[in-house]
Amino acid sequence: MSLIASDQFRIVVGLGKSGMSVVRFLAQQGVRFAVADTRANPPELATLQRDYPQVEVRCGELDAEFLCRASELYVSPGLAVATPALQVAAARGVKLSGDIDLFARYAQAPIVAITGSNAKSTVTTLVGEMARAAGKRVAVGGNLGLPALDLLAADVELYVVELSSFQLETTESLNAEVATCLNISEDHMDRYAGMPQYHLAKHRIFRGARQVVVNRDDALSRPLLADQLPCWTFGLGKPDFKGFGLIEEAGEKWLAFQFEPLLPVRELKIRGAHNQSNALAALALGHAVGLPFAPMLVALQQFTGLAHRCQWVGEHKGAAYYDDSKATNVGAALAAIEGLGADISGKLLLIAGGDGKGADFSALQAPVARFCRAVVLLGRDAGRLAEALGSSVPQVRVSSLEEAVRRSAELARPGDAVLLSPACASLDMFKNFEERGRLFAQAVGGLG
Ligand code: UMA
Ligand code: ADP
Repeated sequence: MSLIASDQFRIVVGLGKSGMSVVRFLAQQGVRFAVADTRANPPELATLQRDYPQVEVRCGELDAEFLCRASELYVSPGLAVATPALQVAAARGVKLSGDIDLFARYAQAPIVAITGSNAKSTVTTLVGEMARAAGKRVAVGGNLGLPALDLLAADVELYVVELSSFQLETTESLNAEVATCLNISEDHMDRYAGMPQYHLAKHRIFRGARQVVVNRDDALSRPLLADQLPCWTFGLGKPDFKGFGLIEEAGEKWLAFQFEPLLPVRELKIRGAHNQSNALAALALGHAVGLPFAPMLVALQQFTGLAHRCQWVGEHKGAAYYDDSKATNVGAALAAIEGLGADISGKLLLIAGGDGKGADFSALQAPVARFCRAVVLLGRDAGRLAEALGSSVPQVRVSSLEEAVRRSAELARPGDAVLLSPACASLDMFKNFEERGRLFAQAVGGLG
């Protein structure tokens, strides 16, 4: 069944992973299309030329006149819709769309949609595991793993998708069964004019949603449009009606729903208050789509966390080493510093820095002063970080990750933890955050 008119011409803008998923999808639907990318040699060019040699591809600066020949553009999340050539096309009546909009039009099963500044991948993966434990045929992807269009299949019973603000910019209506914006803190300020624009992009996730999940601890997670919708909440305080939270029972902390204790927190393998919040969010989302508690709790007990998110990678002379390379913004680093800092007997040696994406680092100063023995700074924005942190803790400047690990090891005492939680993107020095994390673990392994 085709839901898009096949007599009109379309252009896929951006030939990365998501662009290529759109190409495959449009080809399957018998739609006429071309491809454009600003890069001379986009990542999927060879695949496109091999599998679809008849498709026209234009590489290099976007040509607005060419784009205006299309009725609709499918724009990669890597390109801002504010890009001038895209805006020229939009002003001339060309629809700007994206892979997620297409996905939403074609998905036949309920969608669990998850966005937020942090915790998206953790919560998305957890909900997927819960659904699997409940015996559902579930497809998990979006901003993590497989692009959303590659998830579409006739036998899928539930879609769980992680969505970035970039993907949501071009999403007209998602029609999720349940949608959540887990939290909002500053990120991607090199792409947005300010926090209101970023916030509005994230909240497009609620368009057409049938139920919402709200974080009681973050007012910005509350939908701007959908107050009348059935609403489930989560937060680290006591739960209320329709709420998930924490309660004290028999001298320990429990995850709970309304007034019912569900699971002692000590049964979770993922650590820190932020991960308790993530577990509660996943329970709320799973509950909204009818997953029973028993398999959800089994999945929670088994989940050991994702790589590069506060992941223990080794020990040296009594100090533990944690890879939190995925902390690519200030909010994520704050959660790790406060979560881990409160959990250890000693102090933290924080390794931070990289591409700050225009962020304001000042919120790090107080927790760093409280929990850190020293900070080891590297990367493009090391200077701006140093300035923001001031003289509250000793600072060490280094030029490589290996040096950062070596210097941290010299400063660490037994009971301390060395934490790579950069508060910055990795792209100034590394291929991606995974490579940064891998090299960190390698350097830790190399300590004598
Ligand atoms: N680019 C150009 N010209 C173009 C198109 C892209 O220069 O014409 C550049 C941009 O700098 C852009 C980069 O290439 O940032 C990547 O764009 P792409 O179209 O090649 O990206 P994809 O491979 O399709 O990956 C995208 C998401 N990337 C971004 O949003 C930047 C992936 O999220 C996502 O997994 C994938 O689609 C499948 O859905 C990555 C990401 O970094 C993991 N997301 C950000 C985050 O999590 O913070 C939002
Ligand atoms: P995302 O997909 O949104 O980037 P991840 O689950 O990959 O989220 O986690 C990214 C980073 O955010 C990790 O470094 C982790 O320490 C931090 N983090 C995880 N959960 C939370 C939370 N609830 N609040 C703030 N930061 C968090």
